Amino acid sequence: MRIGITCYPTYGGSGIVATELGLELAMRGHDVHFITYANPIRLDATIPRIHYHEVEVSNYPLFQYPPYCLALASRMADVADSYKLDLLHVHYAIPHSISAMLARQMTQKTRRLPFITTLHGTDITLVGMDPSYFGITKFSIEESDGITAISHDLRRHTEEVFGVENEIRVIHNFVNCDTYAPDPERRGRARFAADGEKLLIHLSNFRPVKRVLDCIRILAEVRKQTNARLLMVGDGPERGPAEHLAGQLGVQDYVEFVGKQNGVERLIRLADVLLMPSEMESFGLAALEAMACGVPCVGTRVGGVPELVVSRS
Ligand code: GMT
Repeated sequence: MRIGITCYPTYGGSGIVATELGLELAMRGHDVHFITYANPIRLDATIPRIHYHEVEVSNYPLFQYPPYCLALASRMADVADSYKLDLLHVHYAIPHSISAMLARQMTQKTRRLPFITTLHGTDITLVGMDPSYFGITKFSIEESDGITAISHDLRRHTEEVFGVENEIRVIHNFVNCDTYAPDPERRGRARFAADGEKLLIHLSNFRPVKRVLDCIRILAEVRKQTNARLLMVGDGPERGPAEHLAGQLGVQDYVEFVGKQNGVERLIRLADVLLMPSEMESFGLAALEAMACGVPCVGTRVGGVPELVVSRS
């Protein structure tokens, strides 16, 4: 098939899942066209049957807010016509599924262009709940030709809150176990923790929903009992406050912030435990990545997390 994929090409889990899915589909013989505003970070465009189409948004001075949704719809329709796409698969409802719906309408004289929407979490639980987006999110879901959600919890939430009656299929997040695998020798661990020290790791976009400050508090508590260090991977609005809190709690020498990283599996597999104290998490891709690397996850019992992290207590 010829498939168009749209996602946020950043460090978020939805973009990672979309990229990995596209790569797998290409390896299985499908032609995959990424239609995004930047090259997805894990996309290797040298792989056969992978194509990348950038969405450019012109910023005319009249626009206080450049209409990305329209530029995306227009690009989707162009790519669909030029490359004879069979379908669009959009990750994260807002605004991708509305753009896909417009592209479907724009191309209807020349082709049938169904679109699948994959709901990832905050598009439903946070952004979509905002009154300014609620109606359009519900409409775009109902207009989708197929809907998937990344956990049973997210499906339930979508049905309950949005009153959506279309079938929503659950397809859990996944990882490539060739990439995410344990390293029994833990090569490189000495860079982050000495012998006899435990290494905790946190990996996120450092938004408030991730409760990044709790990771610092956890380290301070753990250090009352055992020698431990914390590796903070990622970046976002809570990084500054977390660095400040580490100073206040006197653990600043035991926390290392390494910022956004490619190839996170190389860091995850060095750790003893992954911390995921999120306030809300529709799945928790980082937990799955950690467990695939042989690293247990301690997370909050919220959203879809219990669907993958099974409590031992
Ligand atoms: O967690 C975020 O803020 C990023 C967000 C995204 O869209 O990239 O993550 C969501 O999608 C991930 C991939 O499907 C899920 O593993 C995360 O649990 C989900 N985040 C939340 O529900 C908070």
